[in-house]
Amino acid sequence: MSEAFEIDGIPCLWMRGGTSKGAFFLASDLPSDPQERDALLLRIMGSPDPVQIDGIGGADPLTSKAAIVSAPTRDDADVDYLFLQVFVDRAVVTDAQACGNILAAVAPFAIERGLVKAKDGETPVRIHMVNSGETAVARVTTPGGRVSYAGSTSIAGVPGHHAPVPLFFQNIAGAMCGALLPTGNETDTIDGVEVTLIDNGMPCVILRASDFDLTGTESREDIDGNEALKARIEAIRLKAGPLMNLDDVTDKSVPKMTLVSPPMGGGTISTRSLIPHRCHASIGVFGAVTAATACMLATGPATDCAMLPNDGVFKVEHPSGAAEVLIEQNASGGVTGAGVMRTARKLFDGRVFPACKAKSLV
Ligand code: NQM
Repeated sequence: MSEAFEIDGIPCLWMRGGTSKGAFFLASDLPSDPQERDALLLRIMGSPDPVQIDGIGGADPLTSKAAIVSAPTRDDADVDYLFLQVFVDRAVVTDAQACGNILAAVAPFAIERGLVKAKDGETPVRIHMVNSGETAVARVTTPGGRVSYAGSTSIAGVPGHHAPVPLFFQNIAGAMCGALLPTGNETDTIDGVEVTLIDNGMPCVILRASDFDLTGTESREDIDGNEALKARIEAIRLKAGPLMNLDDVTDKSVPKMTLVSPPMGGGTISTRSLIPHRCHASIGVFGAVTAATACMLATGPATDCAMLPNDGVFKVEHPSGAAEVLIEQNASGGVTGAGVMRTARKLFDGRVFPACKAKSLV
């Protein structure tokens, strides 16, 4: 079976979703056994290797991602989407997080592959996010019943303009941790640092940039190059994981470590998000929704820094601009839903050939 993959390749669509890129597969084209599948994905991406030279991964967590799409297992969805983060420099594949950027390309992929029939004009697609068990609705531009990637929507972190893919989520609080505030507290203290442990779609640890002697204006490279800072933040992350009901997070890509500071570009809050070992070039979709939600708590690092909007549109500033998050609340102020604008693009369609399995020399 595995040799057949090496010889014949595997059908794969390489797509950009939001500010990420990944390999999109039909579940039926991959092994059903998760261990076999994950071992194959490592060979496809070229991991573990910091430059992923023998695979299609882009040597960055943002371009070492996989989406596995299949017919829905639920009546309230049109497709199932499993997200897998393939670590770049470790032999780890994890399903411990969802990914809202890659999510933006799932509906176009499902239409391209015939899993969903497109309407003439716009096609709403209900996506069951297998990682969290929640659903999202994506709206795809489909003139004449075909996906169009061309349009006039621009998102921070992606050059040019493309067709809009608005995403809507409901009831994603506690999606991965079981509760919006998994410790029951708005703030906790870890290693002497005040943090908010929160999950509105993405487990995040919200930290004040100033508690790490940062201004919050640092570049991705500044943060990635600061080994002492990263070691301190990783120590907090490893302690936060069990407190957030995530068990041992040594080999997990969550929680994300979100450094916050007052907004500098007229937005709601400024962020630098470690995902978790490198700084995000912008911020994840669920990461932004969760950071925006943290701004609405009564206390905490985000609340202290935030300039709350009066139109419900939270502008979460990041190293390459700002992500706009629409937050929906019920009458008592509880966060019930969120909306984010993304774009997506089909980049390459073909067959991917995984590296051969290492053979014993004896
Ligand atoms: O938070 C990166 C990304 C993501 C995840 C990460 C994401 C999300 O930008 O929903 O999109 O946080 O690892 O693709």
